[in-house]
Amino acid sequence: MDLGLVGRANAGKTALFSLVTGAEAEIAPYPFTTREPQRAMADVPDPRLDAIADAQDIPRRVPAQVQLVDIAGLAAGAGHGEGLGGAALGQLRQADALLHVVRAFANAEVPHPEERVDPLADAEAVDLELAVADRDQSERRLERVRKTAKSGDAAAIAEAAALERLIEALDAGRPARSVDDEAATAVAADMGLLTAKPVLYIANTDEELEPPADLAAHAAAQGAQALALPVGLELELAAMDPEEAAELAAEMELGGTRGADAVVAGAYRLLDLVTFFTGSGPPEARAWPIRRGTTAAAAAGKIHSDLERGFIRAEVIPWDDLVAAGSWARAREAATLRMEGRDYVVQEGDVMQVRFNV
Ligand SMILES: Nc1nc2c(ncn2[C@@H]2O[C@H](COP(=O)(O)OP(=O)(O)OP(=O)(O)O)[C@@H](O)[C@H]2O)c(=O)[nH]1
Ligand SMILES: [Mg+2]
Repeated sequence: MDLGLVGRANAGKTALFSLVTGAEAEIAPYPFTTREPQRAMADVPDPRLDAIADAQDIPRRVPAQVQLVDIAGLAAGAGHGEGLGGAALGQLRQADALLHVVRAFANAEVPHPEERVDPLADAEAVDLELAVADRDQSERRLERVRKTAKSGDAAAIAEAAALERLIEALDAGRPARSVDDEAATAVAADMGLLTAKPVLYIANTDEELEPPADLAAHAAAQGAQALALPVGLELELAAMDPEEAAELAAEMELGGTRGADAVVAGAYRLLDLVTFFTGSGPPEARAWPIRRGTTAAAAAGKIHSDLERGFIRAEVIPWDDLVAAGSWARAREAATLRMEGRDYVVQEGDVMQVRFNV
């Protein structure tokens, strides 16, 4: 899973990037600290993976991972490719979702381009640049496709119509994801349109745990989600001894799912992902993110294409039943293991072993 960071200069994008990935990156109170796009992976914390491995004495644990892409701040003109942020926007076309970091912290030492704190206005300014970038890209493609359409090519005619619908929406100030038609959705995904991607607005607050109401309303109107995270504070906690940090967080009532975990959990919700596990014995237990509704055969294909091609059946057990049984063999004896066919819809927390033949 690839998550692209967008936001204005000094919004705290790199601070969030460091918090989630643990990567060392330059965070500084002047705009355009980040110049070149940077990427880093983060493990998805999941206590169920350790429970599965501990129960069966499995030494190696491989958590699911997400990749974050941090780019320069987006200023006016970025949509047309201007500035460092504009030049970097193309790097986000492959992203599965966007994390839109919006400044909601005061701190006078960190200059704001307009010397104010206005999360909604900042979010709208960045959304506008994303829409402009999508519009430019759609226009360029429409020009090309129209030439092919002239010869009567049916696919090109359909694509031109889809592009026109996308451009119409963007011109009306609506994101590409709002265009509710299959052909347009497919074209938008193929082009990697930024406003077609799911987006999570992250209000970077001083201490508040709720996003500002107007930003939350904006997110909802955009078909997006919003959460609040005091990124600066969370970075300080992340640098402390974990026990002390947990105590302080409890005292400050920062909530159960915090910091990097809150971001990853938000991204899972956003993409409607569930996790299944492999690990029916040593040497390795592993967590795999898949879209909700994925079948056993398709999930097997995530592990290896041979497993999907030669899929015979899957042995499946809920993770907690496996932990209770203590081993795959005992789970089989206790008949808590089930045999499932290729069309079985994999459930959150399933542990799966695929029988295949190629
Ligand atoms: N008080 C406070 N300061 C923060 C917070 N998050 C980030 N900062 C500070 O804001 C400044 C900018 O943070 P960065 O993470 O570099 O911002 P950025 O969005 O990556 O900025 P560019 O790379 O310049 O676009 C730094 O001095 C941070 O320490 C926060 O939650 N609270
Ligand atoms: Mg930065």
